[in-house]
Amino acid sequence: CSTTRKLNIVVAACNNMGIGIDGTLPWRLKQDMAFFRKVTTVTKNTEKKNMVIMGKNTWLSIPAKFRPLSDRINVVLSSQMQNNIEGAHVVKSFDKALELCDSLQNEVESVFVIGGASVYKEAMQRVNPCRLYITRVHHNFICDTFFPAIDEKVFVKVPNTVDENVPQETCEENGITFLFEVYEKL
Ligand code: FOL
Repeated sequence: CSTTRKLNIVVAACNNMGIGIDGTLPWRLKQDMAFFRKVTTVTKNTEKKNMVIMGKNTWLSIPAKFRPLSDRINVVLSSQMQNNIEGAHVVKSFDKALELCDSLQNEVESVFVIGGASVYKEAMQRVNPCRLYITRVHHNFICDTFFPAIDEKVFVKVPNTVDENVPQETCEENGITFLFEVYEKL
């Protein structure tokens, strides 16, 4: 049910925990985007799909050709927007998103929270168990949106081997290095 379901948070953040600028990502990292696509899409049960929960600005930040995110159940949080986005469910609260998940129970394998800042914050503050997939981008990008502070007394770093989709090695693209980490809150 909605208080016991595990929430999987996926984010890429740079040195200052920046995640966005002017409604878009501060970087273009193909290997990280490939990881995002894989970890949010792959299911053990091929009959099921994962759900991606995002805020309205994150929805708008996804290039039109990639929206809705394919092979995933797209849920957009918005109090304003009409329920007329092609290919996505629109709900007015995080609770309503998880209620929708419950109502589709047999169809949904895992729930992924994909941003932005306020949606990440709400997910991390909930009582639900949580897994955080964070890509650490080793660069000082100018950002206007930031990931909430990770309380390492609550979120404990776990080995990347908990999920076979998470690369072990440091990556590099056009002079920017980044690596993948996983944290869990029980
Ligand atoms: N987590 C991580 N690790 N990296 C990110 O870039 C990221 N981005 C968001 C949330 N969590 C993240 C939100 N922003 C797409 C675009 C922006 C976005 C999330 C997804 C997107 O277009 N995804 C396509 C793949 C596009 C491609 O291959 O270039 C998808 O199918 O997932």
